[in-house]
Amino acid sequence: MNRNAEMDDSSLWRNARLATLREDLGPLGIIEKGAVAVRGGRIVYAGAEDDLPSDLSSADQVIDCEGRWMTPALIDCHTHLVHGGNRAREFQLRLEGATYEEIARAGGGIVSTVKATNALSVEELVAAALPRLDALLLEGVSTVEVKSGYGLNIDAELKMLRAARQLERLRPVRIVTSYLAAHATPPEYKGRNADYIDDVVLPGLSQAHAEGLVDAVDGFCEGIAFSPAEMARVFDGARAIGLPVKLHAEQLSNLGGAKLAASYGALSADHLEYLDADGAAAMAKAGTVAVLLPGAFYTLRETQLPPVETLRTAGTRIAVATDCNPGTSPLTSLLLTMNMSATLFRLTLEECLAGVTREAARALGILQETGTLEAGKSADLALWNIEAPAELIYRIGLNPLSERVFKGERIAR
Ligand code: DI6
Ligand code: FE
Repeated sequence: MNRNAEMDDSSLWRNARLATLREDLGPLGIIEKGAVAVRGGRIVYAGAEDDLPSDLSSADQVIDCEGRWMTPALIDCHTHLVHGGNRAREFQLRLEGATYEEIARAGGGIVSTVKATNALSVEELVAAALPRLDALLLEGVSTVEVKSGYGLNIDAELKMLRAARQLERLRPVRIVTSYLAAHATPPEYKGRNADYIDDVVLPGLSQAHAEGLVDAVDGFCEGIAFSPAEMARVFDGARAIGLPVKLHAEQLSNLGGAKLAASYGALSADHLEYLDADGAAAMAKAGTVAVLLPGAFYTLRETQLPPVETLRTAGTRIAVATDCNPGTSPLTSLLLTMNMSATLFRLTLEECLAGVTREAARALGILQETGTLEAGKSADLALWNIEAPAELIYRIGLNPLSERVFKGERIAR
């Protein structure tokens, strides 16, 4: 980059209250009268305005934040954003008394989303996902993890991942993908999980990886899905090609999935309502982040709370995410997710906010790049019209975003 281009790229946000989320600066990493200087899309200074180096005090663009609060841009580290159709009709039927089983027998449930997803082209999947993505972005989100897992055959799994990658070209957002062919057993492989893994999951993973479509490998470890032994085979496949793993674990029962994930050095284990102390300790030791998903807990009217105190005692890192999916969490708001995490799970303000920034970045393996306000990282920022950070988790349905910045670029609401 030549000197002029670099100058064109310089911005300074001043007179801001910063919640940097830097751990070495105490709860929320607060700096009361702060400034953030950006060059070429990267933060070169985030700290007290009084200490701003003089060579950074001028910039092409100087934004007076008028005392507004700035946080790192938000990160949704667990979504099934790309899928066909919706399950609103099913939701309605359940209100009228139908059980989940009856609906599944009538061709509903996850199988209906698999059908709807298989019926769409990449372009149609992208078009279906964009309104959901836009809803997230409007609340200050700049990074979204997107899973496959509603294809359940090689072509359709690849199609979902191509659609996910395409989203990054259409919007100012960072997309991180997870290969989730081990989400459910398709009807044609009913009772034959091992064959499905051999015929579809593992060869599909090689193909998707060869196309550069996969950032991590995920699975659903549950009685109704894949056992720990079956997931271990999938994880061995991921390890063989150098991909990190993560797991939907302990959502409906305790099969020891989190412990298995930790033994593979997983980035995260997600859901975890039925996690025990052993699993939490194994995760803490491996640096595996616990991703809590209150949208699914709420939608399923689950009563088993995730063991938050056990996670705290073990020192397990905690992130929170929408789990945006048509069946169990039709949720596209990280602000509401934070509110639910506080109200339903009793997470503290610090845990909620870290859970959608620093810890979410850690859960995606991109903490070096984003997730805190810190020199050297991508300039992914969110500026809020609030008097105190607690307002971000307290309100229900009000969006106080003033502006979002992605890689140094200002994006109006
Ligand atoms: N856990 C869930 O709750 C969803 N997937 C998963 O792994 C269910 C997805 C669906 O019902 O479509
Ligand atoms: Fe999920």
